[in-house]
Amino acid sequence: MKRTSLCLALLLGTSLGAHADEVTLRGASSFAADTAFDRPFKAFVDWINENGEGVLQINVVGGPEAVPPFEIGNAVSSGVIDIANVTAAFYTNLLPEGDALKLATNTIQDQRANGCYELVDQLHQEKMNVKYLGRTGDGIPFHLYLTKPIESADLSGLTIRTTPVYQAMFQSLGGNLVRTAPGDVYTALERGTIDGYGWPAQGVLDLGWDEQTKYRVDPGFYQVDVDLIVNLDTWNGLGDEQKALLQRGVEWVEAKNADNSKINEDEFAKQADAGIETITLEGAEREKWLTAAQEEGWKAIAAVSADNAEKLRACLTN
Ligand code: 173
Repeated sequence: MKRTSLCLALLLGTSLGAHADEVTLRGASSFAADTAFDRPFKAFVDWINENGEGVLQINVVGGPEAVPPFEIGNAVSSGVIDIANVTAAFYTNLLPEGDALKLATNTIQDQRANGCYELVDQLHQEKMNVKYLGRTGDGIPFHLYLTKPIESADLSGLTIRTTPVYQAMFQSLGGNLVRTAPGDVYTALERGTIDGYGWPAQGVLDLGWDEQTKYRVDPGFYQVDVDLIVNLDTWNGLGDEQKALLQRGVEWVEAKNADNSKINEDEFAKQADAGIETITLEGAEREKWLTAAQEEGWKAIAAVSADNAEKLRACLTN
């Protein structure tokens, strides 16, 4: 259908423009349905499908069971999937600098206003053939969760589940690291192959990890980025109305990032009710923890590209 109308449009010398037929995008999420980091995506998809009748629809073909989280970047890059809900930490194989998004201290709204959005979009387009549509997750920090207590910012002797998000930080603090997709955390905890895991403030109870978790280490660090990315050929084939619809939808869902500090509080209360105790690092240990997060985080980006690290730092942390 799409190809036929494109050929017709070319033959007739008209552009698809605002008159393109309704297009259905194939969507996928790297987070399981009904969990914290899939909810904003679901809200976005529902908004698009409600507001985009006759223009554009999104059909979510599956979650992490359909496309493994560390492969979803490839799937969008190659066009197997048109649009994905995914954190940049899952596609560092294609865009290592994407890991800088967690280092943002400002919001996506700030980044749209100061030009950072264009820089991040340009990197995504050039390095992985995707359009960077936008970001959820602002205002949600990451934490370390443990089955054994620690007394200081020292992770030596502990085996910790990570993703690229926590890797540089936890390694510098002496942790022994194993990388897994979220779907493998429960079994690793149950079997005792890990002593803890990095994860955001939200979502610990979603997959039952609270049953195996004894402690949350505070303070949190970094800021979650769960991004919406679109295959660039798909994007370039859309008409203006279709692009505008996606952009309106993403800005609508981004406005909901403001709810996150309240949701974090609710999640901490649920963690406490589930028996998860808080270990709060203070004084010099807190400093060491937070300094390791920031310095090791930026050092890892600079090791990829000093130039991009400098540009990203200038607009993500102002
Ligand atoms: O821990 C993770 O799997 C991870 O990197 C992440 C990032 C953003 C949201 C949730 C998890």
